[in-house]
Amino acid sequence: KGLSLARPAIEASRRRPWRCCAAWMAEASQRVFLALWPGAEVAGRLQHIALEAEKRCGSRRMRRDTLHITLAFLGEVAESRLPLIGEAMATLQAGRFRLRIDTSGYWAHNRIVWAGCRAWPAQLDGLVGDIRCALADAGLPVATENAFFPHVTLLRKAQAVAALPEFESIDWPVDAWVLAASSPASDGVGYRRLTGWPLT
Ligand code: 2AM
Repeated sequence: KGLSLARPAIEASRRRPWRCCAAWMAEASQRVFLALWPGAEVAGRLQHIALEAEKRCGSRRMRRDTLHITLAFLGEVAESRLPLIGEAMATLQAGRFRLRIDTSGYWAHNRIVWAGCRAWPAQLDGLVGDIRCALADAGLPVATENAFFPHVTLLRKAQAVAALPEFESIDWPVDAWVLAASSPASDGVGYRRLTGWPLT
């Protein structure tokens, strides 16, 4: 008797995930994030550091055209909702600034080697705060678990080493931010810039 009473509930719980799954599969999504993308000269200098680091750490180096600083990570967003990101970003106004890339490090938890800033201008924190608020206000899923720390990932799956290469600091003039999407590539993950907004 107990079993026959329980059966409808079990059957319902078996059906529901399938319905969810079917709705989810019906719409394509993209893994997206907002980022700063360097121009050719800065990207070339970052790539040089990555090449030097690769010699020591034996790993997967990021391609030059994929180097960036993530400002806000959204993860999978349904393609029909992507225009909401553009609408949210278009409400923002922020000024240009310069970044000084003058330090590097290795994070054991995700095995990346990165280059970043010892200090950065308040405008960058302001921009990140505004972006994250605008996304949240638009009901978009922005990741907030990590405090913002501006860094460019140079190597993935890297081994820890006693010392990373020394390098002369890089002056990065920042005049825009972009929406980018991850996509699988033959040599790992590739990134595509979808659109961008100017800093004035
Ligand atoms: P990472 O380079 O430090 O790994 C695309 O994956 C970009 O989004 C990368 O710059 C990656 O940072 C960042 N990213 C991935 N997951 C994230 C998360 N949960 N929070 C913040 N940034 C994330």
